[in-house]
Amino acid sequence: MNKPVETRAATLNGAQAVVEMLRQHGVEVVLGLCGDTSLPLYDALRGSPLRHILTRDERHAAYMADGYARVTGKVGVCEGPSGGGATYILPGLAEANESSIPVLAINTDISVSSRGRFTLTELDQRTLMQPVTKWNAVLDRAADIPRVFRQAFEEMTTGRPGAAHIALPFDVQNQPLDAGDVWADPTLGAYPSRRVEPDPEMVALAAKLLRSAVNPLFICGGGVVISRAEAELCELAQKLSAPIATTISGKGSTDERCAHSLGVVGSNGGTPETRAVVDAADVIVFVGCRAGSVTTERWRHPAPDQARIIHIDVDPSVPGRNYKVDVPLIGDARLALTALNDALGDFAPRGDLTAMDVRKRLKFQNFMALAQSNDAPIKPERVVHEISQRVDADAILVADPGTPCPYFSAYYTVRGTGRRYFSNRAHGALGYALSAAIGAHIGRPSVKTVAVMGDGSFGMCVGELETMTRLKLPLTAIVISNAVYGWIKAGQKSGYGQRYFSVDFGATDHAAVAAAYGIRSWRVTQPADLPGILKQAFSAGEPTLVDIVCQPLHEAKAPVSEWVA
Ligand SMILES: Cc1ncc(C[n+]2csc(CCOP(=O)(O)OP(=O)(O)O)c2C)c(N)n1
Repeated sequence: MNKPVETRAATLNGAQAVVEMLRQHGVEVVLGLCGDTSLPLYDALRGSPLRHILTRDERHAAYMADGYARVTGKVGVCEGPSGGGATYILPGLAEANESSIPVLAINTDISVSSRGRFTLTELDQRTLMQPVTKWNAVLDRAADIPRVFRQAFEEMTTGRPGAAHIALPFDVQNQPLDAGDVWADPTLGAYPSRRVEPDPEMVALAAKLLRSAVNPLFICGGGVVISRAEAELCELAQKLSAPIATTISGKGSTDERCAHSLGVVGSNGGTPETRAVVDAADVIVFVGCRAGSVTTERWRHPAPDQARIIHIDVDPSVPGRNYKVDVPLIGDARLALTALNDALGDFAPRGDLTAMDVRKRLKFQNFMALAQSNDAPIKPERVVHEISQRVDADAILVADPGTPCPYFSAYYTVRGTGRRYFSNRAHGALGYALSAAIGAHIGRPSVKTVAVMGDGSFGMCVGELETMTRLKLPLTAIVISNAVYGWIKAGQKSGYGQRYFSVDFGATDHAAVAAAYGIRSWRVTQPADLPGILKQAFSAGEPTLVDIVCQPLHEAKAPVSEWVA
């Protein structure tokens, strides 16, 4: 009599096992959109302690998971159905993976037993997701669920973090499996989950090189924030009296009010003043930074043989890819910087911050001259300045490509360390910021979160205004409204003799659109109105949107080196 009852108690179906594997890895939130092939999964989620957030597009579910992961240090999880649900979720995985952010996407799929029969929504998810993830799998039977999920979490949070994808067929969700097999290591739910130290011999060589430096410089990528290595970086920069430059993703590596902080360098958000500091360095330490095209202005700043290079990265394939490296330090950024601090001991620096300080002041003087302008359409500099004045230091600001990214990267001063500002710098797809901000707010609800987008981006994320309203999220969306794909028009201006083609679109009253979604909103055309309206929007405690009619990007003085030249 008792035996069948015991068996039932020790058995889960595949969908329940998936939910349990997520829970045991510390997952609390799953973002996604329903579909026919997901019915068993939804039934399992319904009775589970996981919070499910319904989104209006799988692309945005993935961006939300990405924003959540960036601010929590935990894996972000999204889900969608087969076919279109998989093709729509893909862009968010591509961004997260290249940005070293652990996002797990689960797409349900047609049954294993229906494969190859012209079944509606059949798609080769394995091949589709392989190039845009660090690791992916297609399940064929429920018994593999525990092992596959354990491997996904391990892959996402060890080494260079990245995205993972699992295809979960309909019939697999309904198959039974032994509950005793469903176990997880919860430490794999946060990143970096396994820190590795660099080779001590290489640390000694790097310390020797740093002792000889006259103008050392740190260029920090997102790896410093991911590793939470800000304190160790600050200690080493002080020891060497060295400036700290960052990439856009590296913002938050240091408090940008600190004497060592140079700000963002590179072609997007860098200025002639920040470039001059890069050009003057004789020893450069790249930390958690891939020295890619934007950071280095296509490998021209620093010039190829200008400086001796120490390159700290957890991914052994990164150092030496773009610059001849004198000392590669392969390992976790925090442990590598700790080792360098120890190796340098009490070191009397030769470096001097005076030259950097002069250049930094000049950069902000140039900015402030425009930031005080009362011109209409409103200058982007004025927008950055007014927002900066009105958000708390602990606020999270998410910037889309177009006007927001270069302007906020260059001139928005991050007060404090850690992830307080980010943009989707791997692919720069329009329409990321609103959803990433929603995810960030879900992950860190105690602080103000602001999404800044162009009107091109608005068109690619507008549906998620409903998510923002439904969840009553006290976010503020800012739209830089200029009725043009301004970034591209600026490229046509600087590189194609102002032969403008197919870049202008009609003006939209974004405040009216937001109001139709039930969002409190304002349209601002005069600079003098900005302070009062921003204050109301930021303190409203409900979803708000401010549509700011701005100077088009191709007419502005954007901190984008190709256009400045
Ligand atoms: C999905 C996607 N398609 C195309 C692009 C190419 N692109 C980069 S910036 C840009 C224009 C951005 O326009 P908008 O959002 O209106 O901002 P603005 O540049 O006018 O400030 C475009 C089309 C992109 N980044 N992402």
